[in-house]
Amino acid sequence: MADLEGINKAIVKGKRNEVVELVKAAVNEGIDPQSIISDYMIEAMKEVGSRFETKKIFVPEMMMAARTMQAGLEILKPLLSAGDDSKASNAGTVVIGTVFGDLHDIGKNLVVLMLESSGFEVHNIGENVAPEKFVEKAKEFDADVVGMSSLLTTGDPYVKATVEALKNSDIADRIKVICGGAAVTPKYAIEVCGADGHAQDAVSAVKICSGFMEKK
Ligand code: B1M
Repeated sequence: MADLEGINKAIVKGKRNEVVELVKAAVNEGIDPQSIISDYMIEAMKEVGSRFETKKIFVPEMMMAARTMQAGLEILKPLLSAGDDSKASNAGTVVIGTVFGDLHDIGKNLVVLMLESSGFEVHNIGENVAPEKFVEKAKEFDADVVGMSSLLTTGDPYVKATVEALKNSDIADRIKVICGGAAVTPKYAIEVCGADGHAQDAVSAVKICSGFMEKK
């Protein structure tokens, strides 16, 4: 029987080979990839965060856990988009990055994966992205939606600066702006920064982007 709790524990402990084997076994047993991610892998990263906060682990362990999570995601990635006919038609174009000063990419990459598997054309512009680069890339790729991820509370000023740069640009009337990531609350994103939307997780990011496109 699939050892789903084992996947969680292997990520927390940073055991890459173990997670690869356990995820493959779970997939072979027909467990839903989305559930493996949401119910076990993301939960593991929450546990890693709380261990870091309480000084039970430090940056190297947190890094190993992140790499282990990524190794597991690599196996699940093709399964999330497999057999999705909507990919053939473009649901909209999204430019997405992590804000300046922030190197966290796992959550953003999950959002990318979910958007791509829902038919969006996604341009992932990476991490530590300056506000003006968001604007430049949004223009280059003729974005419908620009998304930013922020995991650090020290990134709050950059979320605001990025939303403002986009809203003050000459493409402001053509794009919608969405924020997400553990450091950004809906109130901060929408009321303080002026974003058009905030998403709690990758699934709601897809819903919100689809909603933007319906109204376009
Ligand atoms: Co960092 N880190 N980290 N870290 N790290 C956090 C964020 C932290 C909360 C840990 C803690 O103290 N509990 C804390 C921030 C505290 C704060 O600001 N209040 C923290 C810190 C302090 C730091 C450093 C400063 C540590 C240091 O060096 N002393 C440092 C900063 C480096 C930098 O960025 N400049 C640092 C470094 C790292 C690692 C490199 C070791 C590693 C990142 C590896 C990587 O990303 N490649 C790491 C990790 C792994 C974490 C935790 C443990 C896990 C993050 C993660 O991947 N979660 C994290 C603790 C936590 O979040 N509980 C922590 C899993 C992921 C699937 O969830 O990213 O939330 P998440 O994404 C979700 C949603 O938020 C949402 O959807 C995703 C999927 O459902 N979402 C969006 C995300 N982006 C979205 C965008 C959208 C919509 C939804 O629209 C555009």
